[in-house]
Amino acid sequence: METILKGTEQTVRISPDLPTVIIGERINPTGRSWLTSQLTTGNLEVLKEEATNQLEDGAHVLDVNVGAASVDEADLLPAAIELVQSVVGVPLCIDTADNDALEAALQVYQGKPLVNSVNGEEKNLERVLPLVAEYGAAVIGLTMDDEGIPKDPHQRLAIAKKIVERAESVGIPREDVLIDCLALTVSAEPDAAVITLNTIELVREELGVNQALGHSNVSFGLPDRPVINRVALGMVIRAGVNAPIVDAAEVKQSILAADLLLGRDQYAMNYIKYYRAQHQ
Ligand code: THG
Repeated sequence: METILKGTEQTVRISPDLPTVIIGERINPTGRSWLTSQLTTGNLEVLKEEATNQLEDGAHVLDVNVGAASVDEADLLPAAIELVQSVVGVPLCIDTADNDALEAALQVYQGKPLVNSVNGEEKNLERVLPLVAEYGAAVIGLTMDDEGIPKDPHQRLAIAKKIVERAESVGIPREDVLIDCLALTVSAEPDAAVITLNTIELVREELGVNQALGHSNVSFGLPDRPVINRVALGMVIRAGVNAPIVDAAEVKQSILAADLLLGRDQYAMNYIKYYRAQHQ
């Protein structure tokens, strides 16, 4: 099970047998008023630094989300994609709920992107999947539908299954579908993380597809979020997530450690290389 993504220069492979692929989350105005104000005034230059910094921090793929109230995404998203691709060669993850913005972004994208996202809602499947197929992209499928996010892992699995089958029916191979079992904050729902972990395991066992996760959501509203994010990350990687959407600066070492402990880093080469590079 291997998902291949392409940027202008680099190819990234996502597979259960390979080290975890880090999707950098920081090109996203949510909760960042300064970035929001830059985007609403059409100032995209800041995204260049946000992109290169994340690569230095160890991200392999960059999520690009410019969604904010008062932003015309259909206008801004393709511009952001072009700008980010002019400074970094890695694949991008196009993060939008706006179909016009998605199509405009796919038109300018060079390579094979990851579309973020489709969900189990009928209308959404019908809108998003044909675009993914037409542009030969890969896609993240969220385990939610018109009735919301089920609490029962088997119901979330059923949505994942439906997304994979519908993708295949329009010509998208299952290798190009990553499932996101949805991380919700544990401050609102005590069982939130356990439900997500159980769903991830079920999806791994029943579908065997690669898995993304908007991981930082787990700690919303709590103090010392990095410690929660780091501890939870080891658990979700063990359960089956191999392409988490995270802040690389915050969790890079934890991911290297998790891969090492799970036998995905022969002779600790990646782990040691990282620390050698830090001390040069
Ligand atoms: N699944 C998928 N895609 C997603 C999500 C998901 N994309 C968006 C989001 N959820 C994942 N990305 C983020 C990005 C930032 C934060 C959380 C998730 C975050 N930001 C801080 C905040 O809002 O407080 C601000 C950080 C800062 O100030 O630097 O927590 O679930 N497929």
